[in-house]
Amino acid sequence: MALQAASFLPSIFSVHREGKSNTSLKDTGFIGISLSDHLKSDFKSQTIRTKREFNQKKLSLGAVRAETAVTTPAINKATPEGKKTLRKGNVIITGASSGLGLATAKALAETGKWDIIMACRDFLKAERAAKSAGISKEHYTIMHLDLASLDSVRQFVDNFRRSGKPLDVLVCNAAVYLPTAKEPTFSADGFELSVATNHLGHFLLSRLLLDDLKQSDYPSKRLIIVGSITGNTNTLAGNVPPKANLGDLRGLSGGLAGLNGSAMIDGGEFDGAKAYKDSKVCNMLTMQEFHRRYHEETGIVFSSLYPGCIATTGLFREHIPLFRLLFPPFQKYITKGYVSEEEAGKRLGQVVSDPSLTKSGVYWSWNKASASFENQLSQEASDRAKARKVWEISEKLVGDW
Ligand code: LMG
Ligand code: NDP
Ligand code: PMR
Repeated sequence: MALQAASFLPSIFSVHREGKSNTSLKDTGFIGISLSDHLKSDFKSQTIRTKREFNQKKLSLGAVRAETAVTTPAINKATPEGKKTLRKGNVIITGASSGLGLATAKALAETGKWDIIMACRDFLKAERAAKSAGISKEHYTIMHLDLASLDSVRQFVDNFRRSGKPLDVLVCNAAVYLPTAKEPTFSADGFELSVATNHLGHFLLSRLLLDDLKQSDYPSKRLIIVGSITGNTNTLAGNVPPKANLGDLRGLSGGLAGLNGSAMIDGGEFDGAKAYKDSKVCNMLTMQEFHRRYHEETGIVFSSLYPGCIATTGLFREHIPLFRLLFPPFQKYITKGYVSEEEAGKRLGQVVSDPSLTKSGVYWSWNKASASFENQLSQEASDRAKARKVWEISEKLVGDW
């Protein structure tokens, strides 16, 4: 079901530039959420915040509080025309040093309405990538994040809080794909590397930053976790072997440790391509579990997406050279599933800020005319009981927050 023609990025947000506003909050009902609803949900989330969260905040945010208190409010009423304007949004994008993440950073930077925090494991690479993509310095900051280390995730969150910036949107985009590996490799914490990076690192990051999203006064707060078609067995692409299958999660429960158990979520033999597809199923299940647990309470919009087959990105760097040579023409001319990095970046940019993509719990895809629609997930990728189990086991693996 096509929802809309893909009008890229919010026309409503045009209020920001040079303070020349011709759109008021009252006129627009802001990004599909009325201000009063927004305030209500914020109030609700304040009052039912648990004691544990409160105490933890006191500890970790003590030094930051004073700074955050002086940041520009999301809605500034003091323009010369007396109109209400929206401050720039702050968005964290993981893995913004390449491919989809970089293209999304570029697309958002070009609107002039976003401060982009590029959360990357290789600072120099990220700096060069931003430069060569032509993203101007005023639009981005690079912060170190290695998702394959839970310590690094916690450190990143501390550093981000110290910056005093509010958090309005979090994009969990980074991933690794190890299709030719014969043996598993492991993260700093001893988990199989693809599930550790793509799922567990993002799970901890999202869970920690949920509090920051809750505190933001931005009218449309979003948490996006990038999914994929190849994790969905209700599609042709999802039926190319090896297929995603989380089984009864026995390997995940065992800590994906390899030595005494299995490195695979389902407890089976290691297969790098399957581990990647399984990790994408976890990404899509996590988004839905977030939605069920927190959307009503917080008003945060939780989304996932399949941006199209971006056959030219660094994701395939570990694949054999023949694959890398043939895959782009195969996707362009045979499956016709190919999209450029630029187009994919615009699509994810829409999920970050388009006023029409505010329905929570949705897995977005785009049709041939590049119009977004709510896609169907496979049976496994929409299994509520499995989502809850994945959440609970992941919670145990990443430790308390
Ligand atoms: C696994 O193999 C590896 O085992 C694993 O280690 C990991 O690397 C993983 O996903 C990564 O791949 C997958 C392997 C098995 O697929 C391939 O290697 C693809 C080669 C297929 C060769 C087909 C020849 C077609 C020639 C076309 C022209 C040039 C372009 C070639 C580009 C190749 C890059 C993809 O795959 C299979 O088992 C193949 C069978 C797939 C079954 C899929 C189920 C749906 C069946 C639908 C059939 C419809 C056909 C459409 C036609 C498309 C191809 C022409
Ligand atoms: P790329 O390899 O180009 O980008 C992946 C990014 O993740 C890179 O910036 C990489 O950093 C970063 N990254 C990898 N490991 C870590 C880590 N441990 N800590 C922090 N960052 C890390 O791939 P894509 O742009 O294609 O992939 C982006 C997303 O899109 C992924 O979630 C992928 O699953 C999804 N996707 C991709 C599709 C495609 O066809 N390409 C299709 C569907 C979904 P570095 O630059 O340092 O290597
Ligand atoms: Mg797939 C409509 C058909 C379609 C689409 C949209 C994709 C996307 N692929 C399709 C079909 C096929 N692929 C067919 C028929 C084959 C067998 C020839 C095929 C094979 C194939 C391989 C070997 N495809 C692949 C691989 C990979 O290694 C990629 C992968 O699975 O990464 C996990 C991949 C992909 N195909 C896609 C997409 C989007 C990918 C890669 C990335 C991802 O899901 O994130």
